[in-house]
Parts: sequence; C-alpha cells; structure tokens
Amino acid sequence: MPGGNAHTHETSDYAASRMSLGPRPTFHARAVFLSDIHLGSRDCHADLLLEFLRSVRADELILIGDIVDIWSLQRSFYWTQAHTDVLRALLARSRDGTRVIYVPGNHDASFRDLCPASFGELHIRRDYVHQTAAGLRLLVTHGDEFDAAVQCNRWLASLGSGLYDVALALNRALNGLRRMRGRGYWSLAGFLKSRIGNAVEYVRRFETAAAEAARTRGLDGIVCGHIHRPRLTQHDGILYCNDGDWVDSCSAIVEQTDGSLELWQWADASQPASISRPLSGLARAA
Ligand SMILES: [Mn+2]
Repeated sequence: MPGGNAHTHETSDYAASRMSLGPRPTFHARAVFLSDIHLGSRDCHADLLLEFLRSVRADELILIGDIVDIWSLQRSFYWTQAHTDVLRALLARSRDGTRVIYVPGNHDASFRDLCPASFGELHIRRDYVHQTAAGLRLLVTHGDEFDAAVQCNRWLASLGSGLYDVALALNRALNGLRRMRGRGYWSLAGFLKSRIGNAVEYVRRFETAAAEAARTRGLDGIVCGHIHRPRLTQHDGILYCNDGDWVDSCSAIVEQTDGSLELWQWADASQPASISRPLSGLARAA
C-alpha cells in the first residue's frame, strides 16, 4: 500500500492537471445529493470532491451519510488537508445561502444521536423528504436499514466486503499507473461490481427494498447511497436514485432547476478534462 503522503501527492497532481485545462463555469443546480464521502479513509477522493464542490452551486445540498468515516478513523487514523478542506467547504455552504441537509449513515452513525437538530441552515435529520420542482416526493435516507433485507448469507456478505477492500487497494495502484501514462481515473471496483453475479443479485435486492420503503410511505421515489453503486432507475414506477460514493465512482445525483434528475460521474476516464457528464436523466410530471 502506498504511504499516506504519496497517495495525497498523487491525487493532488491529478487534480492539478485537470484544473490546468482552464476554469470551469459554475453550474447552478436546484439540489445536489452526495453520500459515502468517507473522509478519514485513505480511499476518499477529497481533491476530486473539492473540484466538484467548487464547480456546482445548489439551492439545497443533501448529504446522505458516511460523510466522515468514524469506523475507519478508529481502525487507523488518516486525515489530510484536503479532508479538512472538504469539511470546510460543506459547512461554508450552510452559511452562504445553501440549505444543507445532513442525514447520517452507518459509518457516521454517532451523529444520529443529534437528530433532529439545526444549526443555522445546517439541518441534521434521521431521514428527509425532498420535493422536486416537478412535484415528486423523494425519501432521502442512507440505506443501511436495507441491509437486513439483502443479507441472506452473512458469510458471503462479509467476504464481499473484504474483497471490496482488496479491489479498492488494487484500484489505487491501477490509477497510479494510469496517471503515470496520462490516462484518466477509471474504477476497477465499479467494473468488478458490475460483473460479479452475487454482487448483481445483492444490488437488485437492495434496490427493491429501497423502492419498497418509498412506496410504503406513499412517496414517488428514494435517494440513497450506502452500497457505492450509482444508479438512476425505476422499480415498478418508484424512482430509485443512488448517488454512489467518493471512494470509487465519484458521483452525485443532481436535480436541475426544471426538476429533472441526473446522475453525474465526476471522474470520467474517456474524457478526463470534461465537465461532469450526465449519465442519464429522468423527469416525470407529478
Ligand atoms: Mn454506509
């Protein structure tokens, strides 16, 4: 494994090479959903997230858990200036007119004890209902509450999480090589996840359980994170949005001012210099 400084250095160089291609215009969104940032973990792409935060303004910034990885910090302490900068950038938004909603996840579950609480325009909630400009009402929750619905085999699940850590370590090494050869970020973990049968079944069960939770509450859809699998789709008429993560896919769900929802992937291997790319869009009249 690379040392902490080496990793930070590489990430900074990569961000700098992208920034040198010219300033990006600031994009205005109605809402931005982010989760699974995992500050305090060496896999967090804090530099890429800072780039993203500098490029997007939103009326509402919705943080859906695992923002600070307290589990990882307890195992081994890892923190860089970029991690502090991300926290500062998120808190700064709550002071400059952005309504910030923070729904804690399982890796930052200690903050659940605070729910509900408000500090100016920073609101900490156990869950939340967001209404889009198109009138859709979406349940916002981290998603670890659906673990029970998908874990038919605990042994396989814990093996899966061990393998996932190995894939992330390989991912770091691979992207170090790609940077040396002038190539953009590419997600090995994402590639593997999309091709392993058991993972596909796991994701399907998770999505079904999540969509069902929204349906039970009489809502139009759900925005969640937790499984690090960015996706924007429908399950039997219920909208399922997963904003992915910032340890692997570097993705966000973005609501445009007209109410359409998009999944953005910030680091794009084929177009490393591009402004984030809408993968797919979906809008439905209320
Ligand atoms: Mn989680």
